[in-house]
Amino acid sequence: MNRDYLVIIPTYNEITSVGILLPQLLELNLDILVVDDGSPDGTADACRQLGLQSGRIVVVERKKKLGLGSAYKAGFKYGEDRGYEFLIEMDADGSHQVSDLLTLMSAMEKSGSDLVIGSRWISGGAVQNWARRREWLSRSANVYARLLLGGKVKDMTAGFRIYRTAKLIQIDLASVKSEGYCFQIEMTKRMSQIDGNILEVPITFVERKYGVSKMSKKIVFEAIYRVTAWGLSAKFRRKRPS
Ligand SMILES: Nc1nc2c(ncn2[C@@H]2O[C@H](COP(=O)(O)OP(=O)(O)OP(=O)(O)O)[C@@H](O)[C@H]2O)c(=O)[nH]1
Ligand SMILES: [Mg+2]
Repeated sequence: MNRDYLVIIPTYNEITSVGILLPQLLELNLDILVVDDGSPDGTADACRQLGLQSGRIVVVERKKKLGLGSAYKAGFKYGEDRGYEFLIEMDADGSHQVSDLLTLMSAMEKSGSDLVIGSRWISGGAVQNWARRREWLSRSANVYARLLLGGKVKDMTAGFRIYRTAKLIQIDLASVKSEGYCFQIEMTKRMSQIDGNILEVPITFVERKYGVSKMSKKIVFEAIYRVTAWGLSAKFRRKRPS
């Protein structure tokens, strides 16, 4: 079995989208872990069916919707325990393209980075079919996070990534508390704190065609609250006399 890469896909009510994405990933002979939070639409069963022939799809089913952050933490633990060298984060909803995944994998192998981020907001990156308001929200979240947290990463909220497991295990995941897309900001910050090499690679993000977004006001407010708190506490730490 290929122990290099594990694609971790969190799902909540993505039955149509997984039917399109998973066969494309199987074509690449990749191992796939779906972390489903009790989707009422039967996503977990559909994924198990899709994996029957290849034996490459494992579905971890949780009883209720526990958030993106906790789904990825469960996925990372699974991948670390089984010795995968690289852990891939990918949305189920079709926004992340398999063609771009190949670019990220090759960038990881060529660069030897600890984290490769599929970025919408660097030269060559793009979004397709996104409402103006949605693009504005993502751009401003990133400007705000960079303003408060510093660093060079332009797309800190990006959810299309590859981690080098050997570096990822240096992060104490139990202390990572973010639930929504703020999880991506927090992990970027943590990776910088342990001097991880981070590389951004341009991707084209495509608005989902099927299912509905799980973005909510609660998720946006969580990001504003946590980023502000991290920014302020870093500022006060710097000011404290030594
Ligand atoms: N297991 C699990 N998966 C989730 C949860 N919330 C979202 N997801 C999945 O995480 C991925 C990203 O969620 P989306 O709804 O696309 O949210 P988003 O990409 O931040 O927002 P959009 O830009 O509107 O698509 C999708 O595959 C979702 O099904 C959750 O609470 N638990
Ligand atoms: Mg999405």
